Amino acid sequence: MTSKHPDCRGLKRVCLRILLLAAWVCFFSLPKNAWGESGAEAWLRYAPLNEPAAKLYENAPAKIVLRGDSPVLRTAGQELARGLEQMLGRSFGSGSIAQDAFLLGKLSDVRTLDSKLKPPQVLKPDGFWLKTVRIHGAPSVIITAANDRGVLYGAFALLSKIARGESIASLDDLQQPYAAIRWVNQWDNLDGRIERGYGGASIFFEAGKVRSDLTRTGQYARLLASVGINGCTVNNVNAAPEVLDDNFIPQLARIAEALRPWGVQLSISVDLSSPKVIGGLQTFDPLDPLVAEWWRKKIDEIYRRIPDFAGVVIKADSEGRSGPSAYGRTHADAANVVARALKPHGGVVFYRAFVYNHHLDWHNLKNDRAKAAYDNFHPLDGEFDDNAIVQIKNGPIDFQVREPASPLFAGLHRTNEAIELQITQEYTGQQKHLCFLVPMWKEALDFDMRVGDQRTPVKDLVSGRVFHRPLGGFAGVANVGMDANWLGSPLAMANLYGFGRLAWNPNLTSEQIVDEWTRLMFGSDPVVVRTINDLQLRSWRVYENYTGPLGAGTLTNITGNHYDPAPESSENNGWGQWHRADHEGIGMDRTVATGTGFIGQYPPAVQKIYEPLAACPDELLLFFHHVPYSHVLQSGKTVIQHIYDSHYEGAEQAQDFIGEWKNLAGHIDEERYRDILARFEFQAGEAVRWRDTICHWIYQLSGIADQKGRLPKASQTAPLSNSKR
Ligand code: GCW
Repeated sequence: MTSKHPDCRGLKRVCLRILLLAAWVCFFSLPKNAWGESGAEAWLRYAPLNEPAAKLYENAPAKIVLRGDSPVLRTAGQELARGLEQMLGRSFGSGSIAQDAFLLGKLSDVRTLDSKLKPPQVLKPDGFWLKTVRIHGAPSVIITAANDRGVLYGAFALLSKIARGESIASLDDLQQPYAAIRWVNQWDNLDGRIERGYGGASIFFEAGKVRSDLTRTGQYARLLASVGINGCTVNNVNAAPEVLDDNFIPQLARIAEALRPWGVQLSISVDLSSPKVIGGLQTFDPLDPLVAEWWRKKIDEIYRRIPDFAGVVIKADSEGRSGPSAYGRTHADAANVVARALKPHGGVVFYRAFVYNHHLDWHNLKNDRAKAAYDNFHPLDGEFDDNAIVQIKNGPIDFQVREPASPLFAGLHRTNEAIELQITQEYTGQQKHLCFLVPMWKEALDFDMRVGDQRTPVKDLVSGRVFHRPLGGFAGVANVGMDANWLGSPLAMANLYGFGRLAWNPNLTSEQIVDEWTRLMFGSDPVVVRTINDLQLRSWRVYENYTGPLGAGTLTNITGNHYDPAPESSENNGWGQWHRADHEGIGMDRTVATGTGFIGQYPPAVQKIYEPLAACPDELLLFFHHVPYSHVLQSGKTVIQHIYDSHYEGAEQAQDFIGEWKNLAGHIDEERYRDILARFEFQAGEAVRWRDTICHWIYQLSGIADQKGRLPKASQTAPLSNSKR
């Protein structure tokens, strides 16, 4: 019998239909959250609570009541209903009667119900207050704020509490953002590729246009809002001038529409030469009145289409971008011409301090890229308009695995500043390696700059508290993409979550942040929470151990993919990510006494920590000092032995991650268990590759063998013979 037989074909069709029907039934009868295990829902999975956990909320109000009306308030109501229904497995109706209700609204609207309601502090924009009250004798939960966005943030905070099993029976929780600016930057190109993106193609752009389907943009905005992020710069700081083309602005307006219900405001990166390149002017000189006029008209046009446009980010005179130096003008001139166009609309300019010469002469031992940001911007302090913000990378080089905090944070007293942190793991394993960056960011944010010999942690400088600046805050380079799990790796999403949480409150500890995240992502099984928290919290130091310890830099391929081990690529070129390793020693001498003088950019009390060799902390020793390999660290080890030991320890620790993860078999869903296991196995192999490459290289250079005799065969060859490069 062949399938050409008519009866057989009929039978096949019937079978196929039955199969399709069965598949359809199976799909829709899956537990509600099962599809979320792809990572698409990230920490907003709202997994159904088990019975004992759900019992905690059996007396929760029965309905959701909105006081007032706005798209953001409606989003808050819908999100609350969605989360409660998914987690508690019962429906929450809406209504207008305030009793037995979750009551959502601005304080002015909620107080009409009970004029005695008074938050313990004055609510700032975006801050919120969660309060259990009795209205006309019946219990209700109030979610209120000064603005609708604050109400949305309050709804997310309440849902997070429930997802993590916190009681809401007697709430009185008022939270305020640490700073007004909490933005993410995306380095998306208009062709759909993302610079340093490891999670797939752009969610915003494709083939030179804004995508026709912006569903993912809305979903991203939901994630951002859930951790209090209020601005999103959608295109690469290496900006295509076309983003300002007249026919592009309506397309941008569509992105803004997708972000708006979540209270996330659109921003774009712009190229300073736009007035000339797309505007047809002869010049882009920021002091030319025609140029100022061009920016004014362009920005007015943007606001006609996008009334809540947040502002722009500018990268200029950096890595080949055009800038004010073309006309002998300053960065302040460049920032201000755009700031003045934005001012009447309430928009802001972020002007990046990442300005340096990438054609430095490496023969000159006094040259130092680390000095560039301070040298360029410190002299301009006080010259930037009030709606301009200087955006400063956390360290003076470029998102290396360990850097000191940039001295520029302490060098601007009359200028708004923001810290730029990199969520996408460009130099820290590109999401192929686990590297939870919150502990590293916290070190930068908590670093005390001792301005005027007072306690002045970086977080207080960037939030504008120290010098009473009108604006300030946080920018995170996120680079999520079309991959279902956004960043290409499920555990890497802790960095996006952690950035948002720190921008909201940098006083949270790394432990608190990771604990929240793990519970939201994987549930509250104690084995799961303990294991994942531990892996995340150790991961940065482990990565540092097998890549670039003692502050020598990431030792990665800096002229290529920024991923592979390639320590020699740092030297003999103008990029300035030098470690100055030769036959006798290693490290950059950045002292005032004999080196580049970089340490002199810090306030005196900080100089005292870094300048004397004996005081300088081991972990940054090679960032600040050039020392012989035999130099003895504070730990008592020699530099060379520390390098060997840390690479071997790091590779072993990466290997241990596999065993630790295996404890979770059967404790979490199979899909994520297997996916993450495979990643740890890969990472362990990569750690060995790093270990062997670096140990081999340093042995060849130094000629000093590992005391423990562990060097791989290939490196037992004779050391290189030339004595200096
Ligand atoms: O670290 C470098 C990156 C570039 C990036 C640049 C920057 C967007 O390698 O890809 O360009 O930093 O921050 O401007």
